[in-house]
Amino acid sequence: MKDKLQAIKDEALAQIEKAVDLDRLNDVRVSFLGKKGQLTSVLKSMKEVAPEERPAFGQLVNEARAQIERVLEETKGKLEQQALEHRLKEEVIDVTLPAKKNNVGHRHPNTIAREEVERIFIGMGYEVVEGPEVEYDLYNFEKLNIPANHPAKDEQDTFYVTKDIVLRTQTSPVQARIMEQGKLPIRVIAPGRVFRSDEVDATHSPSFHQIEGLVVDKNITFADLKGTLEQFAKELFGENTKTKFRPHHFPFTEPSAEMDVSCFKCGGKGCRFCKGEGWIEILGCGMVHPHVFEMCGIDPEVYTGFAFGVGLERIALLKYEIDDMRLLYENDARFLKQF
Ligand code: 2NM
Repeated sequence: MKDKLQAIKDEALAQIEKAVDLDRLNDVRVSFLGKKGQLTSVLKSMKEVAPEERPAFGQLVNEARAQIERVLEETKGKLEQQALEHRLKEEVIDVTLPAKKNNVGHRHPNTIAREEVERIFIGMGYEVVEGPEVEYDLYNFEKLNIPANHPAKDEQDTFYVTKDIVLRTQTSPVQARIMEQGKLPIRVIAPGRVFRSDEVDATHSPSFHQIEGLVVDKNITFADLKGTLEQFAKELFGENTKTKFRPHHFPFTEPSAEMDVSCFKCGGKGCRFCKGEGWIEILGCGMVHPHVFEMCGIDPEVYTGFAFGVGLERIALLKYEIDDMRLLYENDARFLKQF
Protein backbone atom coordinates (compact mmCIF):
# COMPACT_ATOMS: atom_id res chain seq x y z
CA MET A 1 0.00 0.00 0.00
CA LYS A 2 2.80 2.36 0.83
CA ASP A 3 4.41 1.70 -2.53
CA LYS A 4 1.10 2.31 -4.23
CA LEU A 5 0.73 5.62 -2.39
CA GLN A 6 4.24 6.64 -3.38
CA ALA A 7 3.53 5.75 -7.02
CA ILE A 8 0.31 7.81 -7.03
CA LYS A 9 2.11 10.76 -5.48
CA ASP A 10 4.96 10.58 -7.97
CA GLU A 11 2.53 10.29 -10.87
CA ALA A 12 0.47 13.24 -9.61
CA LEU A 13 3.56 15.45 -9.26
CA ALA A 14 4.77 14.41 -12.72
CA GLN A 15 1.42 15.21 -14.31
CA ILE A 16 1.24 18.55 -12.54
CA GLU A 17 4.63 19.44 -13.93
CA LYS A 18 3.47 18.51 -17.45
CA ALA A 19 0.22 20.54 -17.26
CA VAL A 20 0.48 23.29 -19.90
CA ASP A 21 -2.55 25.33 -18.91
CA LEU A 22 -5.12 25.82 -16.13
CA ASP A 23 -7.67 23.45 -17.66
CA ARG A 24 -5.15 20.67 -17.87
CA LEU A 25 -4.06 21.36 -14.28
CA ASN A 26 -7.64 21.15 -13.07
CA ASP A 27 -8.01 17.77 -14.83
CA VAL A 28 -5.01 16.52 -12.88
CA ARG A 29 -6.47 17.80 -9.62
CA VAL A 30 -9.77 16.05 -10.22
CA SER A 31 -8.17 12.78 -11.27
CA PHE A 32 -6.07 12.57 -8.06
CA LEU A 33 -7.90 14.53 -5.37
CA GLY A 34 -11.49 14.45 -6.67
CA LYS A 35 -14.29 12.31 -5.16
CA LYS A 36 -13.41 9.46 -7.48
CA GLY A 37 -9.74 10.42 -7.61
CA GLN A 38 -6.82 8.01 -7.14
CA LEU A 39 -5.77 9.32 -3.72
CA THR A 40 -9.35 9.20 -2.47
CA SER A 41 -9.61 5.58 -3.57
CA VAL A 42 -6.47 4.78 -1.47
CA LEU A 43 -8.30 6.09 1.61
CA LYS A 44 -11.27 3.92 0.71
CA SER A 45 -9.08 0.81 0.62
CA MET A 46 -7.81 1.48 4.15
CA LYS A 47 -9.40 -1.82 5.25
CA GLU A 48 -6.59 -3.68 3.45
CA VAL A 49 -4.14 -2.11 5.89
CA ALA A 50 -3.49 -3.84 9.22
CA PRO A 51 -5.46 -2.05 11.96
CA GLU A 52 -2.36 -1.10 13.96
CA GLU A 53 -0.78 0.52 10.91
CA ARG A 54 -3.85 2.47 9.92
CA PRO A 55 -3.13 5.71 11.88
CA ALA A 56 0.39 5.96 10.49
CA PHE A 57 -0.81 5.17 6.97
CA GLY A 58 -3.61 7.70 7.25
CA GLN A 59 -1.00 10.24 8.21
CA LEU A 60 1.01 9.38 5.10
CA VAL A 61 -2.01 9.77 2.85
CA ASN A 62 -2.76 13.17 4.36
CA GLU A 63 0.80 14.26 3.89
CA ALA A 64 0.74 13.12 0.28
CA ARG A 65 -2.49 15.00 -0.25
CA ALA A 66 -1.10 18.14 1.34
CA GLN A 67 2.00 17.97 -0.83
CA ILE A 68 0.01 17.48 -4.03
CA GLU A 69 -2.27 20.37 -3.07
CA ARG A 70 0.65 22.63 -2.40
CA VAL A 71 2.32 21.87 -5.72
CA LEU A 72 -1.05 22.26 -7.47
CA GLU A 73 -1.46 25.73 -5.93
CA GLU A 74 2.04 26.79 -6.87
CA THR A 75 1.61 25.60 -10.45
CA LYS A 76 -1.79 27.25 -10.67
CA GLY A 77 -0.23 30.55 -9.68
CA LYS A 78 2.49 30.14 -12.29
CA LEU A 79 0.04 29.23 -15.06
CA GLU A 80 -2.24 32.16 -14.18
CA GLN A 81 0.69 34.52 -14.41
CA GLN A 82 1.64 33.01 -17.76
CA ALA A 83 -1.93 33.34 -19.05
CA LEU A 84 -2.06 36.99 -17.97
CA GLU A 85 1.24 37.79 -19.66
CA HIS A 86 0.05 36.07 -22.83
CA ARG A 87 -3.18 38.11 -22.85
CA LEU A 88 -1.37 41.39 -22.26
CA LYS A 89 0.92 40.60 -25.17
CA GLU A 90 -2.01 39.63 -27.46
CA GLU A 91 -4.19 42.60 -26.63
CA VAL A 92 -1.53 45.23 -26.81
CA ILE A 93 -2.86 48.56 -28.20
CA ASP A 94 -0.49 50.57 -30.32
CA VAL A 95 -1.48 54.12 -29.39
CA THR A 96 0.84 55.49 -32.09
CA LEU A 97 -1.31 54.05 -34.93
CA PRO A 98 -3.32 56.68 -36.86
CA ALA A 99 -6.95 56.87 -35.68
CA LYS A 100 -9.75 55.42 -37.82
CA LYS A 101 -11.33 58.21 -39.81
CA ASN A 102 -14.84 59.09 -38.78
CA ASN A 103 -16.74 60.05 -41.92
CA VAL A 104 -19.14 62.80 -40.94
CA GLY A 105 -21.60 64.01 -43.57
CA HIS A 106 -21.40 67.41 -45.16
CA ARG A 107 -24.09 69.86 -46.22
CA HIS A 108 -24.53 70.28 -49.98
CA PRO A 109 -23.68 73.81 -51.24
CA ASN A 110 -27.34 74.16 -52.23
CA THR A 111 -28.36 73.36 -48.65
CA ILE A 112 -25.81 75.78 -47.23
CA ALA A 113 -27.15 78.51 -49.54
CA ARG A 114 -30.80 77.70 -48.71
CA GLU A 115 -30.17 77.74 -44.96
CA GLU A 116 -28.32 81.04 -45.31
CA VAL A 117 -31.24 82.64 -47.19
CA GLU A 118 -33.71 81.14 -44.70
CA ARG A 119 -31.68 82.48 -41.77
CA ILE A 120 -31.74 86.00 -43.20
CA PHE A 121 -35.51 86.06 -43.77
CA ILE A 122 -36.34 84.29 -40.51
CA GLY A 123 -34.35 87.11 -38.90
CA MET A 124 -36.77 89.56 -40.54
CA GLY A 125 -39.77 87.71 -39.15
CA TYR A 126 -40.62 85.51 -42.11
CA GLU A 127 -41.98 81.97 -41.86
CA VAL A 128 -40.68 79.10 -44.04
CA VAL A 129 -43.49 77.24 -45.86
CA GLU A 130 -43.55 74.31 -48.26
CA GLY A 131 -45.98 72.87 -50.79
CA PRO A 132 -46.39 70.05 -53.33
CA GLU A 133 -43.92 69.53 -56.19
CA VAL A 134 -46.67 68.03 -58.33
CA GLU A 135 -49.17 70.84 -58.65
CA TYR A 136 -52.49 71.72 -60.25
CA ASP A 137 -52.34 73.92 -63.33
CA LEU A 138 -54.77 76.11 -61.35
CA TYR A 139 -52.16 77.01 -58.70
CA ASN A 140 -49.04 76.84 -60.86
CA PHE A 141 -50.44 79.06 -63.64
CA GLU A 142 -54.06 80.17 -63.47
CA LYS A 143 -54.11 81.90 -60.08
CA LEU A 144 -50.73 83.48 -60.82
CA ASN A 145 -52.17 85.34 -63.77
CA ILE A 146 -50.62 83.03 -66.35
CA PRO A 147 -53.61 82.33 -68.64
CA ALA A 148 -54.25 79.44 -71.00
CA ASN A 149 -52.30 80.68 -74.00
CA HIS A 150 -49.30 82.08 -72.17
CA PRO A 151 -45.94 80.93 -73.65
CA ALA A 152 -44.73 79.74 -70.21
CA LYS A 153 -47.39 77.03 -70.40
CA ASP A 154 -45.92 75.54 -73.56
CA GLU A 155 -44.90 71.91 -73.39
CA GLN A 156 -41.47 73.14 -74.42
CA ASP A 157 -41.12 74.63 -70.92
CA THR A 158 -43.36 72.64 -68.63
CA PHE A 159 -43.59 68.95 -67.67
CA TYR A 160 -47.25 67.91 -67.82
CA VAL A 161 -48.51 64.98 -65.77
CA THR A 162 -52.07 65.35 -67.10
CA LYS A 163 -53.79 68.25 -68.82
CA ASP A 164 -54.50 69.80 -65.40
CA ILE A 165 -51.48 68.66 -63.38
CA VAL A 166 -47.86 69.75 -63.85
CA LEU A 167 -44.50 69.51 -62.12
CA ARG A 168 -44.43 72.99 -60.58
CA THR A 169 -42.33 75.42 -62.62
CA GLN A 170 -41.88 77.81 -59.67
CA THR A 171 -42.65 77.80 -55.94
CA SER A 172 -45.23 80.59 -56.26
CA PRO A 173 -48.14 78.08 -56.20
CA VAL A 174 -47.20 77.58 -52.52
CA GLN A 175 -47.86 81.28 -52.02
CA ALA A 176 -51.10 81.19 -53.96
CA ARG A 177 -52.22 78.45 -51.54
CA ILE A 178 -51.12 80.55 -48.52
CA MET A 179 -53.02 83.60 -49.79
CA GLU A 180 -56.12 81.47 -50.37
CA GLN A 181 -56.08 80.41 -46.70
CA GLY A 182 -56.85 84.07 -45.99
CA LYS A 183 -54.78 84.47 -42.81
CA LEU A 184 -53.40 87.99 -43.05
CA PRO A 185 -50.90 89.57 -42.85
CA ILE A 186 -48.53 87.20 -44.70
CA ARG A 187 -44.75 87.08 -44.45
CA VAL A 188 -43.41 83.83 -45.88
CA ILE A 189 -40.61 82.34 -47.92
CA ALA A 190 -41.18 79.15 -49.91
CA PRO A 191 -38.03 77.17 -50.76
CA GLY A 192 -38.21 74.08 -52.94
CA ARG A 193 -37.54 72.05 -56.05
CA VAL A 194 -39.01 73.22 -59.35
CA PHE A 195 -39.04 71.72 -62.84
CA ARG A 196 -38.64 73.09 -66.34
CA SER A 197 -38.19 71.25 -69.59
CA ASP A 198 -34.64 72.52 -70.17
CA GLU A 199 -31.60 70.83 -71.66
CA VAL A 200 -28.73 70.34 -69.21
CA ASP A 201 -25.85 72.78 -69.60
CA ALA A 202 -23.55 74.85 -67.35
CA THR A 203 -26.43 77.12 -66.25
CA HIS A 204 -29.58 75.00 -66.83
CA SER A 205 -31.10 71.85 -65.39
CA PRO A 206 -34.60 70.36 -65.77
CA SER A 207 -34.83 70.34 -61.98
CA PHE A 208 -33.48 73.14 -59.82
CA HIS A 209 -34.40 75.05 -56.67
CA GLN A 210 -35.98 78.37 -55.88
CA ILE A 211 -36.83 80.45 -52.89
CA GLU A 212 -39.75 82.75 -53.34
CA GLY A 213 -40.90 85.31 -50.82
CA LEU A 214 -44.25 86.97 -50.25
CA VAL A 215 -45.40 89.81 -48.02
CA VAL A 216 -49.05 90.88 -47.88
CA ASP A 217 -50.38 93.53 -45.51
CA LYS A 218 -52.04 96.93 -45.52
CA ASN A 219 -49.84 99.76 -46.84
CA ILE A 220 -47.03 97.58 -48.24
CA THR A 221 -45.21 99.61 -50.91
CA PHE A 222 -42.40 99.24 -53.42
CA ALA A 223 -40.19 100.98 -50.83
CA ASP A 224 -40.74 98.01 -48.49
CA LEU A 225 -39.73 95.68 -51.31
CA LYS A 226 -36.57 97.65 -52.04
CA GLY A 227 -35.56 98.01 -48.39
CA THR A 228 -36.14 94.32 -47.68
CA LEU A 229 -34.24 93.05 -50.69
CA GLU A 230 -31.40 95.51 -50.19
CA GLN A 231 -31.00 94.28 -46.62
CA PHE A 232 -31.09 90.69 -47.88
CA ALA A 233 -28.33 91.43 -50.44
CA LYS A 234 -26.14 93.07 -47.79
CA GLU A 235 -26.50 90.12 -45.43
CA LEU A 236 -25.83 87.60 -48.18
CA PHE A 237 -22.97 89.30 -50.04
CA GLY A 238 -21.56 91.78 -47.52
CA GLU A 239 -22.30 95.16 -45.96
CA ASN A 240 -20.86 97.15 -48.89
CA THR A 241 -23.13 95.54 -51.48
CA LYS A 242 -25.17 97.99 -53.56
CA THR A 243 -28.40 97.09 -55.28
CA LYS A 244 -30.03 98.21 -58.52
CA PHE A 245 -33.60 97.59 -59.66
CA ARG A 246 -34.31 97.35 -63.40
CA PRO A 247 -37.87 97.30 -64.79
CA HIS A 248 -38.95 93.85 -65.93
CA HIS A 249 -42.12 91.90 -66.60
CA PHE A 250 -43.68 89.01 -64.69
CA PRO A 251 -47.33 88.06 -65.18
CA PHE A 252 -48.00 87.86 -61.40
CA THR A 253 -46.52 91.21 -60.36
CA GLU A 254 -47.06 94.81 -61.45
CA PRO A 255 -44.80 96.69 -61.48
CA SER A 256 -42.02 94.09 -61.73
CA ALA A 257 -38.25 94.38 -61.54
CA GLU A 258 -35.02 92.48 -61.56
CA MET A 259 -32.49 93.22 -58.84
CA ASP A 260 -28.76 93.37 -59.52
CA VAL A 261 -26.09 93.48 -56.81
CA SER A 262 -22.72 95.19 -57.16
CA CYS A 263 -20.08 92.57 -57.94
CA PHE A 264 -18.74 91.30 -54.62
CA LYS A 265 -15.42 90.38 -56.29
CA CYS A 266 -14.46 93.75 -57.77
CA GLY A 267 -16.85 95.98 -55.83
CA GLY A 268 -18.45 97.22 -59.07
CA LYS A 269 -15.39 98.19 -61.12
CA GLY A 270 -15.90 95.32 -63.54
CA CYS A 271 -13.97 92.04 -63.61
CA ARG A 272 -14.02 88.60 -65.18
CA PHE A 273 -16.46 87.41 -62.53
CA CYS A 274 -19.16 89.95 -63.46
CA LYS A 275 -18.11 89.88 -67.13
CA GLY A 276 -16.98 93.49 -66.91
CA GLU A 277 -20.46 94.69 -65.89
CA GLY A 278 -19.79 95.54 -62.25
CA TRP A 279 -23.29 94.15 -61.53
CA ILE A 280 -24.68 90.65 -61.08
CA GLU A 281 -28.35 89.80 -61.65
CA ILE A 282 -29.69 88.07 -58.57
CA LEU A 283 -33.49 87.89 -58.41
CA GLY A 284 -36.89 88.89 -59.82
CA CYS A 285 -39.49 90.78 -57.82
CA GLY A 286 -42.53 93.02 -57.93
CA MET A 287 -45.77 94.19 -56.34
CA VAL A 288 -48.36 91.40 -56.34
CA HIS A 289 -50.77 91.91 -59.26
CA PRO A 290 -54.28 92.93 -58.11
CA HIS A 291 -55.74 90.21 -60.29
CA VAL A 292 -53.63 87.58 -58.45
CA PHE A 293 -55.02 88.90 -55.14
CA GLU A 294 -58.58 88.65 -56.47
CA MET A 295 -58.11 85.08 -57.68
CA CYS A 296 -56.67 84.14 -54.28
CA GLY A 297 -59.53 85.78 -52.36
CA ILE A 298 -57.71 88.88 -51.08
CA ASP A 299 -59.22 92.36 -51.58
CA PRO A 300 -56.64 94.43 -53.56
CA GLU A 301 -58.40 97.64 -52.43
CA VAL A 302 -57.42 96.84 -48.83
CA TYR A 303 -54.20 94.88 -49.15
CA THR A 304 -51.00 95.26 -51.13
CA GLY A 305 -47.88 93.15 -51.15
CA PHE A 306 -44.60 92.29 -52.75
CA ALA A 307 -43.08 89.04 -53.94
CA PHE A 308 -39.70 87.88 -55.16
CA GLY A 309 -37.98 84.78 -56.44
CA VAL A 310 -34.31 83.71 -56.32
CA GLY A 311 -32.65 80.70 -57.89
CA LEU A 312 -30.84 78.76 -55.20
CA GLU A 313 -28.29 77.19 -57.55
CA ARG A 314 -27.47 80.64 -58.84
CA ILE A 315 -26.76 81.85 -55.30
CA ALA A 316 -24.64 78.76 -54.56
CA LEU A 317 -22.66 79.10 -57.82
CA LEU A 318 -22.00 82.78 -57.17
CA LYS A 319 -21.17 82.50 -53.49
CA TYR A 320 -18.81 79.56 -53.91
CA GLU A 321 -17.49 80.66 -57.32
CA ILE A 322 -18.50 77.44 -59.06
CA ASP A 323 -18.58 77.83 -62.84
CA ASP A 324 -20.75 74.85 -63.82
CA MET A 325 -24.13 73.99 -62.31
CA ARG A 326 -23.70 70.31 -63.24
CA LEU A 327 -21.06 70.00 -60.50
CA LEU A 328 -23.84 70.57 -57.96
CA TYR A 329 -25.71 67.45 -59.10
CA GLU A 330 -22.87 64.98 -59.62
CA ASN A 331 -22.51 64.34 -55.87
CA ASP A 332 -18.80 63.83 -56.06
CA ALA A 333 -17.79 63.99 -52.39
CA ARG A 334 -14.36 65.38 -53.31
CA PHE A 335 -16.12 68.38 -54.89
CA LEU A 336 -18.84 68.81 -52.27
CA LYS A 337 -16.61 68.75 -49.21
CA GLN A 338 -14.82 71.93 -50.31
CA PHE A 339 -17.65 74.18 -49.19
C1 2NM B 1 -40.58 85.88 -59.01
C2 2NM B 1 -40.55 87.21 -59.41
C3 2NM B 1 -41.58 88.05 -59.05
C4 2NM B 1 -43.76 85.75 -57.10
C5 2NM B 1 -45.06 86.18 -57.14
C6 2NM B 1 -45.73 85.40 -56.26
C7 2NM B 1 -47.15 85.44 -55.92
F1 2NM B 1 -47.56 84.25 -55.54
F2 2NM B 1 -47.34 86.28 -54.92
F3 2NM B 1 -47.87 85.87 -56.93
N1 2NM B 1 -44.87 84.54 -55.76
N2 2NM B 1 -43.64 84.76 -56.28
C8 2NM B 1 -42.63 86.27 -57.90
C9 2NM B 1 -42.63 87.59 -58.29
C10 2NM B 1 -41.63 85.42 -58.24
O1 2NM B 1 -39.63 84.96 -59.32
C11 2NM B 1 -38.56 85.33 -60.16
